[in-house]
Amino acid sequence: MAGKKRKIRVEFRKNRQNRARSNDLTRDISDAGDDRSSHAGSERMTGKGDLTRYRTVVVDEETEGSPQRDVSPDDCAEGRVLSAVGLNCFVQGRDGETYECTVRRVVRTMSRDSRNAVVTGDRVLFRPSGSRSESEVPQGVIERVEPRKGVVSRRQDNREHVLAANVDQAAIVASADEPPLKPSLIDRFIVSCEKGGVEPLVCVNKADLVPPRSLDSLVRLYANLGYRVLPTSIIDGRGVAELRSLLAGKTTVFTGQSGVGKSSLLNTTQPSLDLKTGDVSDWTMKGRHTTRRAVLLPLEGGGYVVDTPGIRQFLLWEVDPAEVEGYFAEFVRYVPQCRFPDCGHTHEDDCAVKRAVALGMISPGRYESYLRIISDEDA
Ligand SMILES: Nc1nc2c(ncn2[C@@H]2O[C@H](COP(=O)(O)OP(=O)(O)OP(=O)(O)O)[C@@H](O)[C@H]2O)c(=O)[nH]1
Ligand SMILES: [Mg+2]
Ligand SMILES: [Zn+2]
Repeated sequence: MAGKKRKIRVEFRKNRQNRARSNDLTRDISDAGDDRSSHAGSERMTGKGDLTRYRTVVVDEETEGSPQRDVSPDDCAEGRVLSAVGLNCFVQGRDGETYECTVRRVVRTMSRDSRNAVVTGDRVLFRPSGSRSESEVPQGVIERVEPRKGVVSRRQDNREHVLAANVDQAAIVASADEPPLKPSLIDRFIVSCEKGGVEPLVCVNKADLVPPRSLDSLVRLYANLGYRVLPTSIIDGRGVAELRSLLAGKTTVFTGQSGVGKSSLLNTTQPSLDLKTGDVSDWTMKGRHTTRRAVLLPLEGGGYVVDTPGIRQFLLWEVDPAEVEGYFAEFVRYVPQCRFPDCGHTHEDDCAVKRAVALGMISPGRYESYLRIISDEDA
């Protein structure tokens, strides 16, 4: 992995790392607030008073943005992180064994936000500890985290929360009812997927709870935008076979509100997963999360799924308002026809996007989602 080296400055204090390059999806924003404008430049500047808090490290230019360092692979093994709770990780080695690993301190300090130093789905190099008795869970230390390709992340308390790394697709699970369908949340997840280089797959679960055909317009809407959308039900089994075939050989993260049936759907596609699911009608109970942490699970036919805890609020991480229009596939053809080149499609005169909404060429619901995202309102 020898690439061009460059020097970056990282902060000493953990949890407060800032990145040196803009336009990267793992970029961190300041803890002090959601100040996007301060990242407009190409290189981060620090005031003189700040200097003592930083040190310079040399990183691979191609791999910057992901916590990694040079480690001799000779005494290390390759593995994939099955779950990470703080700095305690379970890693599946190439030998098929699961190792309980800690994280080498330097890996944490190299990462821009120690909370995301190691996340579910990461590919790592770890050093298995030498001796162990037969009965013990094998132990190890994570020495390096490989660069991530395909991440789904969101913003939580003004910091990035990476749901999973190295995923090919995200099953955005919504429910037709219980909890009620929230298309604006689907739109937000789609933007996050587009940004993270992950293929979205929309699952509208609990389709058994609504009258036949009532999901047709929603399915048509997303299908016309080029997304795969699948009504599913664990009760009548619709969509399950197709979902199973879409998961084969890929890594798919399941995301969505709590109670929509992510774990249930996974159990239905592969009963041996035997994931804990909520009791009937539990979705009404506030704060309930049946799934407690993101876990990477191997599929029998090849591939992996990541079951994640439901989220109550999905705010986007580091999506600049000006780039949002690019993630709304149906807007793209109208944008060049707006009178102002920097049109935000809100209050401006002679806006082709607004015209298209008025003419029924763009769904009012999607436009509404766009407005909420750029104004950073909740879905
Ligand atoms: N009617 C109906 N109920 C379903 C369906 N899928 C799941 N459920 C029910 O919905 C409830 C929640 O299911 P879970 O699988 O625990 O939901 P989850 O999305 O994993 O929730 P968290 O782990 O909290 O994020 C359970 O009572 C399931 O039985 C479905 O297709 N139809
Ligand atoms: Mg669950
Ligand atoms: Zn416009």
